[in-house]
Amino acid sequence: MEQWSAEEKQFITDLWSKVNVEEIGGESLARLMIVYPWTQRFFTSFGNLSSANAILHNPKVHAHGKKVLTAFGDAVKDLDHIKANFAHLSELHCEKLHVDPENFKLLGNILIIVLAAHFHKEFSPACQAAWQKLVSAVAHALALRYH
Ligand code: HEG
Repeated sequence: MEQWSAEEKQFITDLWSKVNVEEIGGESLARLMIVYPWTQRFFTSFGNLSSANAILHNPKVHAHGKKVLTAFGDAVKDLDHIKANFAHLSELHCEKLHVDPENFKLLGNILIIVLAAHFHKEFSPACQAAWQKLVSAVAHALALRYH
C-alpha cells in the first residue's frame, strides 16, 4: 500500500476540487486515442474517430472520458484503499474488455499532461510528483487482477 504524506494528499485533493471530470476526462481519453492510435481499437463503436479533430469533438469519447475520470476520482477520495476499490474494475478490464494494462500507464501520463496544461499555475513540481504517484498507483491497482 502506498503511504501518502499530508502534503501529497493536499496537492491531490486541492487540484481535484478544480477538475471538471467531463472536460478533463474527455480531453484525456481523446488525446490518448490521438497520440496512441492503436488504443482506438477498444472504441470502434464510438463513431467518427477519423481525425484528431473528430476524436476531440466526439460526444461518446467525452461521455466515456467522464465515466473513466469519475471512477478515477474514487481513488482521490480514498487514497488508502486504491487496490481494494479498483479490484472489480481490474477484473472487468481483464476478463470482459481485454484492455492491455499498459494502456492504464499511458492514460495516466496523458492525464498528467492535460492537468499541467489546464492548471499550469498550481501544477508545481511537487504537485506533479504527487499526481504522478497517484496515476501510477491507479494503473498498478487496475493491473492487479490480470491473469
Ligand atoms: Mg476503462 C469501461 C474506468 C482506463 C477501456 N472503464 C470502463 C468503465 C469504467 C472504467 C468505470 C465502465 C465500467 C462498467 O461499465 O461497469 N478505465 C477506467 C479507469 C481507467 C480506465 C478508472 C484508468 C484510469 N479503460 C481505460 C483504458 C482503456 C479502457 C486505458 C483502453 C485504452 N474501459 C475501456 C473500455 C470500456 C471501459 C473499452 C467499455 C466501454 C463501453 O463500451 O462502454
